[in-house]
Parts: sequence; structure tokens; C-alpha cells
Amino acid sequence: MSDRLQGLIFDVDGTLANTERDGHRVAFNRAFAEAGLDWNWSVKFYGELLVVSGGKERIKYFLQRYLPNFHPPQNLIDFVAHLHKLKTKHYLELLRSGTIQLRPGTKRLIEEARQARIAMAIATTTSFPNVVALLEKYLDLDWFEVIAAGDIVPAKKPAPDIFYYVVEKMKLPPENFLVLEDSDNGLESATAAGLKTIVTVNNYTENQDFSQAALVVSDLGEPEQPCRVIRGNFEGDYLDLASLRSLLPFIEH
Ligand code: XBP
Ligand code: MG
Repeated sequence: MSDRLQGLIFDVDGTLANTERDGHRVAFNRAFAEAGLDWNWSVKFYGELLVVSGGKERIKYFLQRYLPNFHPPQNLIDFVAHLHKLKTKHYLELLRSGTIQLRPGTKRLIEEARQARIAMAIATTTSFPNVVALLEKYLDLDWFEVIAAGDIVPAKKPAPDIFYYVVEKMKLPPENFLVLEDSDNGLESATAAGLKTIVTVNNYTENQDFSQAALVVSDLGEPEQPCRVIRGNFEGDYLDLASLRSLLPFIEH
């Protein structure tokens, strides 16, 4: 079994960019206002709702848990789909306005991986248009062999479906991948798919359980902006391909 690093799989929200607090959450609130609803998800409350991956699933969870007596003006599925369509429109506007930036080290690592001909993919719960907009704005769609997003699989994270889908498409052994994630849902999903995972935490996820991660850091770091190691065996200031390769043999297969 080779420990050679052959593929990197990136989560999007919270990993490539901190999109939730000032992106998705604001887009949801603008969609609710446009639909004439007085719902407003605060920064703190949205953190509670992030337990559910998937924007449509998150709206349904919100209604079932917090507004059980709400009667939608049409059948629930169509109502949620309508709200989510509005939300995605607002999210794309926010993204295109430059509100959201890539996290430290993400573009540097991706460009290094490209030079080294490491195969790269996206595995995200967010909707495909959101991924395309982010990658087109800051990176390049062509750099990713597979872009697996949103409803392309029947079950969203923490189910392993999205990572199984990517590994199957990439035609590489699971043990030769490393996954970059930010949340417990994402870590659980990747781990269930037999993939080794590095977690870069953010404000919403820093207190979650990452005991199954190969390494937990504040972010990928930059030479002039060192990352903070939260758990695991790494002493550098930033994660580059050499650091990722050094992690491979020490992770339980
Ligand atoms: C994060 C999610 C997504 C976004 C909202 O995805 O759970 O649902 O919060 O996007 P990941 P949508 O961390 O896997 O990138 O409204 O398009 O679902
Ligand atoms: Mg994420």
C-alpha cells in the first residue's frame, strides 16, 4: 500500500472560505425578507442551525424545531425550494461583490498541488452554482477534476456519499487522498468514506469534536501568517505539500 499523496479533496464552506456567517446566513435573511417573512437568523442562532448540512434541509429543520405551527402558503417542499432559490440568488450576489475571501493558505496549497500534478476535487454540501462562483472568482474550475456539490448525492454530510462519489470518479485508492474540512459533519463524512482528514477550524466549528482528524489547525497558514496547531503532530508555521506528505504514514489506515 503506497503512502504517496495522489489526491486532495477540498470542502468549500468554512474550508476554502468562511462563507457561512457573512455569506449564507445573510443570504438566507435576505431571502426571508424578500418572501415577506419576519425570520432573521442571528450569527449565534445560525451556529445552532449549522448542525444540519444543506440549505434546504436547514430551513426544514428550522421550521420543524422552532416554528412547528407555521403553515406554508404552498406544499412544504415547493415552499422551501422557493426560499432556497431566493437565498442562492442573494448568496451569489454577495459572493460576486467580494464580501467573501479565500481562507489563508488555500490558494497557495492549491497552486502548489497543481504544479506537483496532485489530483484535486471538491466535495461540498453547498449548491453547485455557489461553488462555481467561488472557484471562478478566486481559483479556476479546470484545476479540479471533480466538483461534487449539493444534491448530486442522495444524502448530505455527515453521510459519506459525497466523498464516495468523488473517490469513485477520481479512480485513486482512498488511502492516497487527504481531505481538507472544517466541521464535524464534514470530518464524519470523510472518515466514514475511509479518508484521512485535516481540519481547519473556524468560529462556528472550533469547539466541535475532531478526535478522528489527522491534524486540527486554525487554518493552513502562510509563511508570514503562521497557523496554530490545535491537535496533532505538526510543528511548522504553514501547511504545504511536504507537510501533508509527512502526515500520511503516521495516520491509521
Ligand atoms: C456547508 C453547508 C451548505 C451551506 C449552504 O457545506 O452545509 O449547506 O451552509 O449552502 P460544506 P446551500 O461545508 O459541505 O461546503 O444553501 O447551497 O446548501
Ligand atoms: Mg464545511
